[in-house]
Amino acid sequence: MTDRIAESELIINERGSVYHLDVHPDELATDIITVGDPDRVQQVSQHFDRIEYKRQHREFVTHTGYIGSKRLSVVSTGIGTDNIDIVLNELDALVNIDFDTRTVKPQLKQLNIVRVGTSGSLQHHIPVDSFLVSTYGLGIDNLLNFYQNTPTAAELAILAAFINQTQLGGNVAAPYISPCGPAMLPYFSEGFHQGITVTCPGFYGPQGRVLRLPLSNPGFINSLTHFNFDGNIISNFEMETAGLYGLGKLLGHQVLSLNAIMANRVTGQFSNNGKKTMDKLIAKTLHILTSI
Ligand code: R1P
Repeated sequence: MTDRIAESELIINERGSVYHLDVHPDELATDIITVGDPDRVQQVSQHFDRIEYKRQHREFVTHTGYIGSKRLSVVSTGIGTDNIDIVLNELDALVNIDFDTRTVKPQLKQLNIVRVGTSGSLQHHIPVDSFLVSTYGLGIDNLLNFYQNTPTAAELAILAAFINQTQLGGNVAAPYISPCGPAMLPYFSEGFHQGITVTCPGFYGPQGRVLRLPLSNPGFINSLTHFNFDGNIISNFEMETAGLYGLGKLLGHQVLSLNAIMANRVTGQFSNNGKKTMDKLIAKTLHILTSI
């Protein structure tokens, strides 16, 4: 028997749902799609044959339903790894903590989690409106540093090369890296570029955008584009993947991050077909998920 988790640590609502997501353990599928934008939840669930549950609290919208015999949940995370901390811990709690006894269940369940998000390309050859699967999530947002985590020698080597290349460390960031969950990757190879995704703690300065404020590290984007460690390149950046991969790995879930490229930060292009491109990525993702 594990220790009882106090009311202050795991907040359970009156109807037995977890605090932020407002989802009850019975209302969550084992196969989960996460999206950043709450409006994208309906864009996914419109493909469901049947919707069992619709829940919403703050930016966290959840629809659970079926395509054929496959039960799926789609959950919006909002923007950023601070939200990912909430979503991943609460998804895990819904399956791996007994809400009656407030103890960790003896048999842990593994979730399959696929992020369907938007992202900016850092490579000339990865154009707008293309699709990309993140092989690694490299975080400069600090989230995983709050958890016990032992990087492998290979991960430490990539991080050392990254810090050397970008000069990003010290008082700006303590970068961390985690691989994708390997189980689903082979199914998402055709039609997807691959690369390391850098996860940033903001959209403007942390992604090298200048509107009115000068940057502390003006060469940052260029250093990402030209990073190459043993053939590992940095393909794109966004704001969730490293948190998803890091917490997914620590909690024992299979997580894969799929990206529709909206901007190319090398050529300066932005997609004119954002909605259509996302529709295509959603359809492709659901097709693959329902056939594995
Ligand atoms: C920024 O506009 C948001 O878009 C990207 C970033 O990761 C960030 O969340 O992903 P989503 O479209 O999935 O939210």
